[in-house]
Amino acid sequence: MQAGQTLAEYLQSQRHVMPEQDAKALEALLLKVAHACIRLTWLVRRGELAGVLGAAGQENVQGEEQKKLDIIANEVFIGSIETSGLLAGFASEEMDNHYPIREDLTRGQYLLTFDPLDGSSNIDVNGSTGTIFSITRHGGSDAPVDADFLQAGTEQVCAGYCLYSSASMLVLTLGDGVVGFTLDDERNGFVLTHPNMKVPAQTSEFAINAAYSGYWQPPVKRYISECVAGSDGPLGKSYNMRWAGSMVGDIHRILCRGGVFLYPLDERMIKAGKDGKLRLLYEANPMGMLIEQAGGKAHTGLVPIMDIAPDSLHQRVPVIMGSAEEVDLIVSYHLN
Ligand code: AHM
Ligand code: MG
Repeated sequence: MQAGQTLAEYLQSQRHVMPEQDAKALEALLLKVAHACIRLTWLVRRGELAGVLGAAGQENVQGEEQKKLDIIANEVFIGSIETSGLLAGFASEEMDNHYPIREDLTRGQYLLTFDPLDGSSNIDVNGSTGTIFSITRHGGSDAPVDADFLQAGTEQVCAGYCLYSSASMLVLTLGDGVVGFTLDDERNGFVLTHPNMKVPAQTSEFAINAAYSGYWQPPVKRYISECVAGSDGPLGKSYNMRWAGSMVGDIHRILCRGGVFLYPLDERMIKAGKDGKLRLLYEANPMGMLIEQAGGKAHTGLVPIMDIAPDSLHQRVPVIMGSAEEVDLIVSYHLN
């Protein structure tokens, strides 16, 4: 692996880390994913000029207002990959049910779960957004059913995201570390620029939506109040806070310079019968795999995220992930 490689060159150089039966198909699949991310980059960049801003006027299965770009991104992803012969089916944050590959098309051995446009509230204000994806295996040649998608995070073959920001970056793991590629407009492709992304074990930067502090549970209240107390407080150091409003933006920053990201369970959610805000299959698992492959940790406060056996496609979980020692500290507050 070396900086300057194209995505295709990098994937070829990584055949040894993929099981032999996977190597060529996974390479082809990831190139299709990258192609979809490039198409989305152009749409996100053109914004209002492409007519993609604003609300779609409908809600997704989770009762959240969909933006035009949520729906367009979902269509771009499916349209770019469904005829590839590499997938058995998709499941997406923006679709009520999974989407099996049509009978008349060749069915492949993988399942793709994805959040087409994460950070939807940033779309109309030209803030950072992203696409998050996770690839698992599909045993057999039958059309997949919901249960086939309900695999623990530890079963992921590959996970990644594309960040649409001042540059577009594709960040991925094949289970052997984390690498980042930057979209080179001149070559119309992704070029390896971040060959070994690592999350430092310690940090003094946290990311949480503080508007909900009145609803936080005691362990999170305790941790954030100790951060805010700074060098005179029990943690003995000054903290900085960042909140991108897009998990992709926040996790990308943590992969670049460390930090901890929290979207915890709070009293509002409990009242509404929800187990968290972020979705296990489309957000928490793929981001958890990336963070752990970069040396960090991903936890709910009670269990490691990737150990959870999913029980439904749109399951939500509390999320605490980032620098290992900081996550350990927050988890210790949950357990005591
Ligand atoms: P989305 O997938 O509908 O965009 O929702 C997920 C996003 C995350 O990217 C981000 O961390 C979080 O929701 C922001 O939530 P809030 O608006 O409560 O700050
Ligand atoms: Mg999302």
